[in-house]
Amino acid sequence: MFCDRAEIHVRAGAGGDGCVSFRREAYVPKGGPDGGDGGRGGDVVLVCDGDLRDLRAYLRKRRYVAGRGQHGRGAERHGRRGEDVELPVPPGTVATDASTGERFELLAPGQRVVVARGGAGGRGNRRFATPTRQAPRFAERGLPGEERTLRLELKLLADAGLVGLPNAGKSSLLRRLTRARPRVADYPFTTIEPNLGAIEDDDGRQLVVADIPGLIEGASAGAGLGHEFLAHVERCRLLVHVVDCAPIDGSDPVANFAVVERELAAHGHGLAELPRVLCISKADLLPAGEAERVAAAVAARYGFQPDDVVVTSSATGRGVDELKRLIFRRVPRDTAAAPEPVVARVYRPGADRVVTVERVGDGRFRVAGPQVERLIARHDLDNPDALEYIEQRLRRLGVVRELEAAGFRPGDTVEIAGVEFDFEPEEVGGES
Ligand SMILES: Nc1nc2c(ncn2[C@@H]2O[C@H](COP(=O)(O)OP(=O)(O)OP(=O)(O)O)[C@@H](O)[C@H]2O)c(=O)[nH]1
Ligand SMILES: [Mg+2]
Repeated sequence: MFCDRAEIHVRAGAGGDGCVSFRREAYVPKGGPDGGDGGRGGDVVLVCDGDLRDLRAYLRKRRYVAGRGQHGRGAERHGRRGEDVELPVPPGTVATDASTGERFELLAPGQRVVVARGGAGGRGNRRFATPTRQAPRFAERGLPGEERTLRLELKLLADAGLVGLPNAGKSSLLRRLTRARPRVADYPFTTIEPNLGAIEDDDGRQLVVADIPGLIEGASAGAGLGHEFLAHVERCRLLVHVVDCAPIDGSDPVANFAVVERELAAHGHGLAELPRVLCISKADLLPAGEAERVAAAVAARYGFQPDDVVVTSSATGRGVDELKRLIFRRVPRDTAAAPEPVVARVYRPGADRVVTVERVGDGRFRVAGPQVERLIARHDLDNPDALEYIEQRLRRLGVVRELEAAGFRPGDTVEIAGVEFDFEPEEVGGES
């Protein structure tokens, strides 16, 4: 089974904790702080693997957790970094964060995208030693790793897509054009997953042609798996609209053409604007000259240039080389698969430092912002030395100043990241 979507949950590793330790040496009664830092947590990384074709691996296993960073130890030994988890995905995979909508796109084999960043390790007590605090009895805790649910989706990366009603002869053409061997049968919906084949011209330029499952009336509203089939066409750079000139049900080829075009347009996503060429198939089924008549009728009605129309027969091979040349001529030259740009991660310098101070009640204030929240997460609030350090930092970050501007008076309560602090009058003023 071809699997083009999956949902997984990824969690990066937590950072290791910093260590509180003091040097112990014979005859040295009071050694200095020597606690090492915790290691960073491992990342979860999507890796584009050119040998993969679908996402079936992610149907079996859905949860991935990277390794946690090792804790720091005494004698300035730092913790090891946590193990990364690498998830191989086929080219054309788009990963979307299920809650934020953030998108990551993997197109070129070897491309790597970190989708969940490991938490920073905590600093050991050695790093908190200052001339006025020579024996810090606290260290930082490691931060948790990022965590998210990702929807993985495989968008077909084909240069040209063969589209048309079921049974129009698309798979037969792909067999004729390329070495691909899709199933061909005399009933509609033989193809239920797209097939790919490569064509090559005399200069060695290669293009990928996809045989898309048949589209029926209502496909854009979901009929006959229409949504899925249409999604496959989104990345194509040229559509080859295949029209059976002698439909077995006696329907009119011109009307059939219109049915498929209506569905392409209704699907949106730029399908209506894609360049297209017209391919009239199964010419061998009609008396000589009749297929050309059908081609002329569709072309005239829908404004195709004569150069963009070809009459083919997969039974006799007629017109197949011509179709191949036409595809090479009409697929735009630039080799990049023309993906829409994806913003993986917007980094705004300074955004991290924003602190907001809000009065939430009588004598109550709430302080928020990534940097102050991290500060709280990093420390053990039952440790008086750590608390003292936090208060110092808050003053440095300008939080106390902001509080005063918002009407803070000594004795008021301050809440940061769900934790309440009582600032004492003397602590608001000077350094300790
Ligand atoms: N005589 C003749 N029959 C053809 C030709 N091309 C395809 N057929 C027949 O038409 C039927 C459908 O062909 P397919 O290639 O499977 O058509 P399809 O468009 O891929 O159909 P779906 O996968 O169902 O959408 C098969 O019985 C083929 O043998 C042709 O050029 N001449
Ligand atoms: Mg088919």
